Parts: sequence; C-alpha cells; structure tokens
Amino acid sequence: MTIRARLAACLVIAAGFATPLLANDDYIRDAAERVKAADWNAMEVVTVTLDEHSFTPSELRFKAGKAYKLQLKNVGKKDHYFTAEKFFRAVAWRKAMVDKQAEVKAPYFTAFEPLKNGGQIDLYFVPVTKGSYDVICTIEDHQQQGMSGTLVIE
Ligand SMILES: [Cu+2]
Repeated sequence: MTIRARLAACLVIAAGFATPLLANDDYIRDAAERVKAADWNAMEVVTVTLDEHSFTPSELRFKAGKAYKLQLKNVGKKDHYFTAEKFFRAVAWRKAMVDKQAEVKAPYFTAFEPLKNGGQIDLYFVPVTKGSYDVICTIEDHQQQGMSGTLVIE
C-alpha cells in the first residue's frame, strides 16, 4: 500500500467513525448524508418572528437527527439579522430559501441579513451537535434592547 492509499484509507475510517466536533471553524462535513437520512415527510415547521426588538419565541429546542424548516419572518419596521454562527455550524444544511424565490445551498451559514419588513427566509436543516447556542441581531443596539435568544439541540 502506498502512503497515499494508506492515508486515503485512514481518512475514510476517520470520516466513518468521527463524532461531530465543534471547533470555531468547524461545520458538519457529512451534511449530505445526514440530510438524505432524515425523514423529510415528517419535517417539523418552526416559525420565529423578528420585531423591535425581539425574537419570538426567544428559545427554540430542536431534536438531533430530525428534519426541520425554520421560518424567519420579519414583522417589524426595521431590518433585523438572525446571527447564530455556532448553531449554523452545528446543523446539517439542506438549503435556505429566500422569500420563497431563491434557494441557497452552502456547507454552512453565519447569518441571515437583512430581513426586511415582510421578508421571510426558510432554513432547511437537520440538527447534529447537541448544545445550547446564542442567536442575536447584530444591527446597532438591537441585542442590548432584547434581540437575543437561545437555540438548543437535544
Ligand atoms: Cu434587529
């Protein structure tokens, strides 16, 4: 076995048995398999409204391995962001859909912005790494005024 072949074999084994870790620059690398394995017919739809200055509900709980559509709706007058970098790296992404028009696919996201009044972004994902994660609005002083919340994967 060449070194290259041996290294390739090691990588395959590591990928097969790796438990999800969450370093700062990490994300769920086997998202495609996890998305495929989830039951999308049993997808749970969860809605968060963004307003001055809150996320409602401010705490969401997700079950690892289950398929979700998280609908973000801005019902406020101002623009609002939904910034949850660590949470977005703890889930396996299927896609994000912007105002039911554009589908966006990426290994992971850091924030969804700006959500204009009446704007809606739908996030399709499968939660993976258990933990409690922050979500904030990073515009001006919105976080201080109450735009912060918790996203839990259990
Ligand atoms: Cu805001």
